[in-house]
Amino acid sequence: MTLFHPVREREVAKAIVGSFLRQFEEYIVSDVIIVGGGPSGLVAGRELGKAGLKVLIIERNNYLGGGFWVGGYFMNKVTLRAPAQEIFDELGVPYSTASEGLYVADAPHACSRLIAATCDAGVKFLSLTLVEDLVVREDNRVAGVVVNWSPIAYLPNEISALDPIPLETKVVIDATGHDACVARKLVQRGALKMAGEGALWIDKSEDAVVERTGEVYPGLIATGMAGASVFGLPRMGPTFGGMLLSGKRAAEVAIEIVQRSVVS
Ligand code: 48F
Repeated sequence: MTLFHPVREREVAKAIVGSFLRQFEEYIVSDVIIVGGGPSGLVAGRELGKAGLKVLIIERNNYLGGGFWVGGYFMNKVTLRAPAQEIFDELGVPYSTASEGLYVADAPHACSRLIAATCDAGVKFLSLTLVEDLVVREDNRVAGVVVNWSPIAYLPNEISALDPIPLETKVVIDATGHDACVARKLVQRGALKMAGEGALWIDKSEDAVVERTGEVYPGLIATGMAGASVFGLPRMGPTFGGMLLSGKRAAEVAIEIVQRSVVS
C-alpha cells in the first residue's frame, strides 16, 4: 500500500500538455488581451473576467504580480491612498492605517490575493511569453498581438531566429509598466507619440494616471505606468492605488470597445 494513487509518468506529461494545448488553442482568439501581469493588468483582468469576457493575460516572466510583490527599495510593504483601499476590502487584504488616508499592507498578501481573485474571475494566463509586436489591420486598428517564448529575446541573433505567432483579440491593454512595451511598437512606426514618464510626484501622479487611462490608439488601451509613460505623467513610486484604479478604468474602457465591436 502506498499513500498516493499509482500513476505513470506519461499520464503526468499528457495531463500538462493536453490541458495547456487545449487552452492555448481556445485563446488564439479572445475578447481582451492584457500584456503584463502587474497590479494594473491584474485588476483590469479581474474586472473584465467578472463582466463575462474572455480574457488572456500575457506575462514575460514566470511569475505574476510585477512590481506589486515588493513595495519600494527591498521592502515588501505596499501603500495605498484612499479611496483605493476599497479594492483591498473587496479582495480581503488586511491593512493598517499609516496616517490619515494612507494605508499599508504586506505586499505578498496583497499580491497573492489579487492574483487569486483574477484567476477566480476566469482569466487565463500565458507565462514566459513575450509580446514582441502587434497585429494592426488596414483600418489602423489593433487586432491582436505577436508572441514568442521570453528567453528567445535574450539569445544571440544567430540562434534566436525563431518566428513568433499571432493571437487575435478585440482589444489589447498595455499594462507593461514603465517601458510601455506595446505602445512603444506604435511609436517606433511613427503611429503614436510617447512623452516618457515624468519625475516622481506622488500627490499629482495617481489622479493623473487614472484620469488619462484610456484608448491611446484604436483597439489599444494603456494602463498603469504604461499610461503614465505614454502621456508624460509623473511617476508615483511605491504607492499602488493609482495602479489599481487605473486597471479598473482600463476595464471599463475595454468593455465599451468590445460592446461597440459587437454592434458594428
Ligand atoms: O511593472 P508592473 O508592476 O506595471 P504596473 O501594473 O505597475 C507599476 C508598479 O508596479 C510600480 C509603480 C507604481 O506603483 O511605479 O512600478 O504599471 O508590471 C508590468 C508587467 O508587465 C510585464 C512585466 O514582466 C511585469 O510583470 N511585461 C513587460 N513587458 C512585457 C511584459 C512584454 N513585452 N510582454 C509580456 N509581459
